[in-house]
Amino acid sequence: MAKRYYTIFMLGTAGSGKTVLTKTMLDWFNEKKLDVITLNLDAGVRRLPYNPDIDVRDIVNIDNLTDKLDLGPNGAMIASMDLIATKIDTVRDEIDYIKPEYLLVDTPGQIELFAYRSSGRLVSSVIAEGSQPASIFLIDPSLALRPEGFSSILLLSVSVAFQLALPQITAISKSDIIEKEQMEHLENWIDSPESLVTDLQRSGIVSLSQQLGMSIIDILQQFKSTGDLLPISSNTGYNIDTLIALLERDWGERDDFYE
Ligand SMILES: Nc1nc2c(ncn2[C@@H]2O[C@H](COP(=O)(O)OP(=O)(O)O)[C@@H](O)[C@H]2O)c(=O)[nH]1
Ligand SMILES: [Mg+2]
Repeated sequence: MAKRYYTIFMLGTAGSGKTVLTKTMLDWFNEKKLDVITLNLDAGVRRLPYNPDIDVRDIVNIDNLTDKLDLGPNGAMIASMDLIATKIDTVRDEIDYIKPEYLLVDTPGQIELFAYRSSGRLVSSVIAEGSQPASIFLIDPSLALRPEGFSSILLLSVSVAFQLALPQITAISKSDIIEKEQMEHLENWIDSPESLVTDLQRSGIVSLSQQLGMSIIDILQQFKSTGDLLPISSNTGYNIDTLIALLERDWGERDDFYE
């Protein structure tokens, strides 16, 4: 039997905390003396708080791409993901050469590049191949202040799980800076999903169909039963142990899949 290894993808909207969580998880695994490496898939990032073992910036030079193709920043990011996809075998070879036990994957700032374009999905499937994969979808609390924002981001997390077909844990990032009142709102919505739908209707979303309201309630109930929507903080380390325990639980259940 080949050595078993685990891949963890960090997902979430731009600025949700994927890069900082990669660093925090790296420290966590290192502290436990586990065999862990990091892979940076963000070709556009200038500075990282960790030193990636594998880095797509070695394959794709975003500045050259911008100049050569006369692109704006969004065009350059799209072209870079397409270029990474054509060179994904290089990344795969590096992973196979290092043979880590844990592979932490920091994904591009813009989730749509990774989850919704075929090049991004190809990259994720080639990286996950042969490992037990999991993903962490980070909900940025600043996008979840209003009931509409929170609902939209819940739907986004489900949509991303659907696109990438990866086991996913949903966490609320930056819990150290959530104001008490906002945290109470979030907890209330999570504990009683009906209250979220009531608040949506109260805030004037008249067009919210009954069915959409029911779907949101279903998603929340599903999340509740799996321990998702865990508030975490990469800055203080709050709930990082629990997050990793949730990952391990998923891997345990999936043992037979990948042997
Ligand atoms: N207070 C606080 N700030 C955080 C936390 N995680 C990330 N941030 C900040 O949020 C911003 C975006 O984080 P980053 O990891 O680069 O987001 P990414 O675009 O998803 O990779 C940065 O300014 C981080 O310092 C956290 O746990 N607590
Ligand atoms: Mg980042």
